[in-house]
Amino acid sequence: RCNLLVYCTDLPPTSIIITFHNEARSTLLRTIRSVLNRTPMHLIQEIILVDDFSSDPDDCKLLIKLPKVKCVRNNERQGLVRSRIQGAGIAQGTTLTFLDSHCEVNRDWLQPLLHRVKEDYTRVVCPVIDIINLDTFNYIESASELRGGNPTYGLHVSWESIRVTEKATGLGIFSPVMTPIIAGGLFVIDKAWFDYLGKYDSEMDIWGGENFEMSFRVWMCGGSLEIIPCSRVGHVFRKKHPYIFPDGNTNTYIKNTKRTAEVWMDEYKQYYYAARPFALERPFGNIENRLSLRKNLQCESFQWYLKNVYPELSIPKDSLIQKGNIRQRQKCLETQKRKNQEIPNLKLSPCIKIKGEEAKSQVWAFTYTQQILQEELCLSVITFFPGAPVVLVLCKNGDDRQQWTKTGSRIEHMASHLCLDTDMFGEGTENGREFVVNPCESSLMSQHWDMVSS
Ligand code: LR7
Ligand code: MN
Repeated sequence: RCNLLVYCTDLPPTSIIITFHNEARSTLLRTIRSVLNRTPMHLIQEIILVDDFSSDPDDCKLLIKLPKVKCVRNNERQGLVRSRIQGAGIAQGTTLTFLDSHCEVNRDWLQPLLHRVKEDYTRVVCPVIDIINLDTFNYIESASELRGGNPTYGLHVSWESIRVTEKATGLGIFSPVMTPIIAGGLFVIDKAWFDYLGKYDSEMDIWGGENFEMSFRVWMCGGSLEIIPCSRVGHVFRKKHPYIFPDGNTNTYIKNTKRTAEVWMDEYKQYYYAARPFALERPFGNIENRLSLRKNLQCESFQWYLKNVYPELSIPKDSLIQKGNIRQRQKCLETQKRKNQEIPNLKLSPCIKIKGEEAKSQVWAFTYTQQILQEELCLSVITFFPGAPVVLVLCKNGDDRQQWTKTGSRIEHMASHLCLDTDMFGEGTENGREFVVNPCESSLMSQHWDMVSS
């Protein structure tokens, strides 16, 4: 039961950290007011507002008139990760309580969370997240029997029923629920444990991905994640981001999630790339620090995580993802930009290396969904007949005209069972070759391809 008497009487006060960028004043105020109204004062060490360079510096400054409230402001937009690290850095409590800037905490929300962390400092605990309606701002109770998941490996949180997984500990619906992934915004963590575990990856920008990074890290490095049904906090779910991403929404999300996959997912990162093939080509900065953190903390493998924490997550069908050149003898399949055309030409050209790396235009990804792609363009055959041209089109999942298999040295087109070939007499390209599909014939050198991984 959610009975206050069961919680430790000597819970230590916590530092509540709220970062925000251009949050509506009324919403920010609602968050803080609800905290002050519904939390025993002796449990609040302080409320640290981190103003992530909002347009109006007064939003933060005016709020320090409220009890316990402190305000720090970034001189430059940092994103939520570096802002939270900043807030944690000045916190004086022994635990950190993170909240988004558009929440309403419910009655007695904090005691159950602090209690679980006091019992075991390695627990990272979250409330059940209720819904504040975007249009009416009504508070709506959400289902309690949910936990966070990652069914497609795309590193995007989705919710799954715990009934299915039977992970509830048997004490009924009020008992803590283990969760493989946390939503990311609302949780309590012991401060020393937060520091010891490497805080956050400070190279992550603006928004996204840090929740997976933290989830994998906590589990793999000796902690656990729980949802506590006796604690409830409402959150305004928005349809789109109410703020700008200086480097673009997708670029930022891919950078952050790619860092997560590269540091924590070991060989399973192939499934992340399979779900987000564009990520293969994207820059993601340096991860040395995070890799050595993982090593120093002697964290478990991702395989351990899957086996022990998230056995319900099924592995996509095998076939490795590969990245590299597609070669015919000394030549490489490449794309060539055309004037005033979105879609580049396909060509067979001498293989090039620039500073020891394959030229970008000659690097192809082979996904487990059996597409061969560069950026967001996939090799495809539109109509099937011997000699039909191979073209580049926008990738679309599940379209068998874009699917290929490598059988020996041939690359077979799945839908037509024809093989990738070059046509000596093709017109329209200067060197007289164009890419076609023809009946498979293993003796033909023009159907002989090597996939050379980079
Ligand atoms: O540049 C920024 N600087 C910031 O300080 C961008 C955002 N922020 C602040 C922002 O004002 C807000 O207070 O960071 C907080 C989170 O940003 P949101 O509210 O835009 O994020 P979200 O609610 O859409 O997304 C969820 O996933 C995020 C991934 O990066 C974060 O982990 C959010 O905290 C997280 N929110 C929750 O977990 C709330 C419950 C959602 C559910 C289920
Ligand atoms: Mn939010």
